[in-house]
Amino acid sequence: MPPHRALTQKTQLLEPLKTRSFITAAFLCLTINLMGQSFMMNPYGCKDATLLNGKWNAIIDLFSRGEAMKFYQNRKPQKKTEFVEYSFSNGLRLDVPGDFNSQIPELKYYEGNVWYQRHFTATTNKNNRQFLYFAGVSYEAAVWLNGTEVGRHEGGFTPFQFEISDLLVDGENDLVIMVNNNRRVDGIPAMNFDWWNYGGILRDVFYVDRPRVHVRDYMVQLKKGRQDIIAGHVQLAGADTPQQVELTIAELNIKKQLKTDASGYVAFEIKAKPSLWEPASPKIYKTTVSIGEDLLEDEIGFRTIETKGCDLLLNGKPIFLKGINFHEEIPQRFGRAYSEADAAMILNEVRALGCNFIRTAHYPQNEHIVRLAEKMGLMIWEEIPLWQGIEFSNPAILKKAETMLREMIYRDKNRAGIIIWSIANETSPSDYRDKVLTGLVNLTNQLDGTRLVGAAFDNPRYDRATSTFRLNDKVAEVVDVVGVNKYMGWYRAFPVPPEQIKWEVAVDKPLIMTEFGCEALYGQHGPADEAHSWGEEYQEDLYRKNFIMFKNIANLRGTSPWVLFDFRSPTRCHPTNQDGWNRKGLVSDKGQRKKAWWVVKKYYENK
Ligand code: GCB
Repeated sequence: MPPHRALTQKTQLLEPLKTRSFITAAFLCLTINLMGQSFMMNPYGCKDATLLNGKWNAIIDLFSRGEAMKFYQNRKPQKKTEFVEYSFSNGLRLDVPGDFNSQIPELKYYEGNVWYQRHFTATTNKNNRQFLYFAGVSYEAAVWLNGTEVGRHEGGFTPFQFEISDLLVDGENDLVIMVNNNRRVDGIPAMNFDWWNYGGILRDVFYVDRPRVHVRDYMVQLKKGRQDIIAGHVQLAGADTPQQVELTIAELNIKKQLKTDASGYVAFEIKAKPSLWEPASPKIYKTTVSIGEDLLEDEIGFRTIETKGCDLLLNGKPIFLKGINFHEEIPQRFGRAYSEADAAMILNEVRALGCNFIRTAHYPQNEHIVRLAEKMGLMIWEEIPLWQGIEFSNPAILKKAETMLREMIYRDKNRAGIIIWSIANETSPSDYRDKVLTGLVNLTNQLDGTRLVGAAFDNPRYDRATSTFRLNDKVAEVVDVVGVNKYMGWYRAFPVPPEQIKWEVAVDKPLIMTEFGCEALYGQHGPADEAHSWGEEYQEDLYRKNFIMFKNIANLRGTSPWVLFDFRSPTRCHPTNQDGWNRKGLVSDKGQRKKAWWVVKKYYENK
C-alpha cells in the first residue's frame, strides 16, 4: 500500500496568482506588491468568464489516501486485467457552490479530505490565456487539470486563481480538486472558533478565457480626502510594451485613454463631480476598463471615509454606525450562504432592523453579500479570520495573514460600501501578536490608503475603584478605529448600574461597540433579571441596559450587536437551550424575531 499523505502535510502557501511562467509572475507580483498595488481578476464583471457551478462528482477521503492513490488522475481501467480502486462516476454528487457538511447527513461533522471532480468543455486558443477562479474553498484546496497539478491554496474565505493555458486541451477537460477542512494549530482561524467548520467548494467557480493582453486589475475610487478627483490604477496582464487602456464612466462623461508603462501599469487621477455614495442614496456608476476586445465591467460608488478626532466622517460629515453582525450562514437550511438569493434573505433582515452598517464577522463573506449590501447603502466592516487562539509565535502566521489580507483587499477595493478593513478579532497582547498585527496595519495602509483600519478588542479592563473601563493595548494605538467586544450582563455581570459605568477606551479615536448581547431561546420566557432562564425577557433587558451604558461613552461612533441570527456552533453544548446553536441571535434560526430585536430597532430609529 502506498504511504498515507495528508493534504495538510504537503500544502504550501501560494501567492494569490500562479502562472506557468512562474518567474515572470513572481517578479510581477513582487513589483506590484512593493508598489503597494494589487491584482485579482474580477470574473463577475467579465463576459469571458463561465460559471462551473452545478453537481460535481465527489469522493469522501477520510483517511487522506487519495493523493497517494492518485485520485487526481481520474483513471479508468485500460486493460481487462487492470482494476482501479476508486471512481468519480456513479458515486456521491455534491452541489457547487455549497459546503459539504449540509449536503448529506454523514458529512455533518466531517473534517478531512473530500475530492471533487467534473469535466468542462473548452476550445484552446493560443492567442488567449485561460484561468480557473475560485471565489472560496474551505480550508485548503489542491487543483489538478487533466492529471497535472495547477496549484494549491490555503484560506477558506478569499478568492484565488490559477492560470491553466498550458494544460488545457480542446474538448473535454478533467478538473479535480482536493478540499481539506481540518482545523489546524497554524491555521487562520486555528483550532477553536465559535462557528461551524463548513468545508467544501463554498463559493462560485469560474473558467475564464481572455485575450493574451487583458486587464488584470483596476482600482477606481475617490482620492483620499477629495470628493472631486477619481484616482486609481490599471494593471494589465501580458503586456511587455506600453499600451492604451480605456476607462469609461458614461454617466460622468468620462472616457479616458490611459497609457501604461512597459509593465502594463498606469496610475491616474481624473477630475470629476460624482454624486456621492451614502446610505440614504447609494449611487453606483457603471464603469468599464478595456483594452482591445478585453473589457471588465463594474458598478462603482464614490465616497470618502475619514476620522477627525473621535468622529467618523463619511463624505466629510459625521456619521453613527447603526450596525449588526452576522455569519455567512442560512440557519434555516443549516449551511453556508452562497447565492444572491441568500444575500437578499440576510440583508433584508438587516434593513428591517434599521441598520446602515454591517460587520461581516469574522471573515470576508461572499461577493453577493458584499455587493448587495453596497447597493442597499450598507457600510461594511470586513475582517480577516484572525480570531482568538492564533499561533502568533509561528512565522508562517504572518505570511498567511498577509496573503489573506491581500486577497480580501484585491477583491473588494472597488467597493464603496467597505469603509473599514479589520485585521483581527479578540487577540491577546504579546510581543509576537503586537508585531504581527502592527505589520498587518502597515500592509493594509500600503495596499489601500483610502479606507480605515480597525480591529476588535475584548481586553478593556474594569477598574473597580473608579468604575471605569480602560484599554492598554499597543495595537489599539495604531488602528484608526477601535472595536470593542464586551458582553456586559452575560459573560460578566454589570458591576454597578449601567449608568454609573465610565469608559476611557481609545479616547482620542472613534470607538465602535463591535459585539455585545446574550443568548435567549426564542419563545422561552422568564424574569428579566434571571440570566439562567435563557428567556427573551433577559435578553431584551440586557440590551436596554447596554444602551444606557453607551450614553457614557463619549467617543462611541457605532454599535453592532452580536448577532443577527442564531447560528450553528459545535462549541455550544447545552442540550435544551443550545443544542449546537449559539443563541445570541436577535432572530431565531427559524426567522422569528425575539423581543430584543425591537429594542435594537427602536435604538436605531432614535439615533
Ligand atoms: C465573541 C466572539 C464571537 C462569539 C461571541 C460569543 O467575543 O467574537 O465570535 O461568537 O463572542 O457568542 O461568545
